[in-house]
Amino acid sequence: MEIYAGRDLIQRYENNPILTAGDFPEEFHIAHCFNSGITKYNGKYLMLCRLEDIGLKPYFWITESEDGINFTPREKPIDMPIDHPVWQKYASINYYDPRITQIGDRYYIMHACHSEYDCRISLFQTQDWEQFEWMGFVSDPGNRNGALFPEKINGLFARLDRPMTSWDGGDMWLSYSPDLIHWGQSTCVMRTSDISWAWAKVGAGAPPIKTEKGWLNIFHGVRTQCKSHYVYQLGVCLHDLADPSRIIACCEKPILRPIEPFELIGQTPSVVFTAGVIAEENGEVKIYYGGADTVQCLAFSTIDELLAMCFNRI
Ligand code: BMA
Repeated sequence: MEIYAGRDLIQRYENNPILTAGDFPEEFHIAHCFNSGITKYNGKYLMLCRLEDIGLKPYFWITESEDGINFTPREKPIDMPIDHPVWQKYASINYYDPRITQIGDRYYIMHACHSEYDCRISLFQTQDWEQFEWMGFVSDPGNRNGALFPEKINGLFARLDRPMTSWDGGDMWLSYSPDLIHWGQSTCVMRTSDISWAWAKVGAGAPPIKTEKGWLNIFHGVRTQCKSHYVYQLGVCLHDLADPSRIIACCEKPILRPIEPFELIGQTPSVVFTAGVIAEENGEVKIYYGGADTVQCLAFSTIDELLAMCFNRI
């Protein structure tokens, strides 16, 4: 029985979810695996999974894959700087939504951290996915969804982020940095009022993908439903290559809605959320997304289709 009419603009993998809590060693009592970051390293897909155990203790855990679909977890999660007093203070409640960006031979992991002081963006770097250097907190409180561009723009590092600019809401901003630590020249690039289906929040999803036409940005947009709960969907827009504060095209519709059982039912109902995509050399785009803050899923599109969506030709 077809419950939801209307095809989503991107194609779900037929055997979703691709990773769940049950794929990790039992002794860790993992409850959720979702909103994971993704990259390629040494010819393999490497997913940095966001995990929570049944007591909601967070982990970042590397899983690897030959085909981008079947992932095998390493033996244990990565070590976090739990002895560092600054980490202890500002990451005391949670760390989550890791987004991976490769610049040269370095991989940067930008992610959110929660404490009694609210939410901040934190940054790690690694070259070999064995040793990780924590670079510190790279935002004031009240900011999250940091997505680093894969190259400098006009001589500066650039990122999208989502400061909490209104009560429990937020718009998408762009900031620059000379050193990845100090961020400024901030401008608002997308407001909730720009997106008809997302009046509560809009923010970056995956780190942007460079195309000939501009930076493709698969973002999240949130609406409130009947004042009772949030609905998280994915959208796509295109930023000017030289000046990414300019959005030059934007799909009027969401490209993925929470309509499958594992997107509607879980610890947060009605959520699809991405922190990473892989743009393949043949033009295919693998979009990794979390379902209901509980399971890790995958959807497919292509650069051409995503561009056509931005120009509202699909
Ligand atoms: C956002 C982030 C995501 C999460 C979403 C829905 O603010 O925290 O990790 O998927 O809320 O709960």
